[in-house]
Amino acid sequence: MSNDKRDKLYADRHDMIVDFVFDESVANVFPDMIRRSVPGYDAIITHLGLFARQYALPNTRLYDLGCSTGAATLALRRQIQVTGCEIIAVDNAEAMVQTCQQNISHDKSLTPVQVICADIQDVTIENASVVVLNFTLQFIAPEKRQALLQKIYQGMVAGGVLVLAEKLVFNDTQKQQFVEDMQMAYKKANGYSDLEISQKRTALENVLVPDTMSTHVQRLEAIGFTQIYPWFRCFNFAALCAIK
Ligand code: GEK
Repeated sequence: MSNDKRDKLYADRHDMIVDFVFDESVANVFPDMIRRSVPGYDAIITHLGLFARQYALPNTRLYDLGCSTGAATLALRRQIQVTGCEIIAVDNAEAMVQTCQQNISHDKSLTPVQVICADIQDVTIENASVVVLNFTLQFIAPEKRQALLQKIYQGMVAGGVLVLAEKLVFNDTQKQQFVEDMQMAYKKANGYSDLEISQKRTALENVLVPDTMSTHVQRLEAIGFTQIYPWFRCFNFAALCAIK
C-alpha cells in the first residue's frame, strides 16, 4: 500500500469552485491525486526511465518540464547509463519545487539535479538529449504551445528525444463520451465520489485544455521533428515521443 497522503481536496461541497492551482494543498497530495485520476500514469513514469536509458548522451542535459514532485525526474535519474549528464527539473509552483527537492535529496542516484522554480516558457533549453513534458503542455495556453515546443527543439541535440504525455480530446463525440465515461469509471474505482469528480472537473475546465492527437502530431512535424511515435495510450491519456 502507498504511503502517499490521500487526496480529499474536493470531497466536501465547495460554495464556489475556483480555477485549479498547484498550491501547497495540491503538492501535499499530488502523487495520490495523479495516480487515482490518470489511467496509465505509473506505467508512463516507469517507461520514461527507458527513454533516459536509451537516449541520454554523455555530457548532455535532461529536462523534466513541469516536474511537480519529481516522479519523472527520479525515473530518468535512475536509468541514465552514461556519464557527465545533468537533469534540470522545472516547475512554476513553489510548493511543488520544494517537495521535488526533498524527494530528490532522498534518492541516492549519482546524476546531479537542479530543481528550478520558473515558468518553463522562460527557461533556456540547451544541449538536451532528453526532454520530458509529462502532462504539462496541456496547462500552457494553446496559442503558446508551438513556441514552447520550437524552443525545446532548438535546444535539443541531434538524435535527442522529446517525450510528451497528455490528456487528449476527440473530435468524434461518441469516442469523446466513451473515454470520458471510462476515466470517470477509473476515478470511481479509485474511490473518488461523484461530487469530487464533478467539482474537480469544473476547477480544471479553464486550466487544462487538451488537444487532439492529430494536433500534437502536426505541430511536432511542423517544428521539424523527423520521427514521431505514439507509444502509450489508455483511454484519453497518451504519450508520444519525437526524435530530432
Ligand atoms: C509528473 N510531470 O508527475 N511552467 C512550469 N510549470 C508549470 C507551468 C509552467 N508554465 N504550467 C504548469 N506547470 C509531472 C506531472 S502536473 C500534471 C505534471 C497534472 C506545472 C504545474 O505546477 C504542475 O506541477 C505540472 O506542471 C503539471 O510526471 O497535474 O495533471
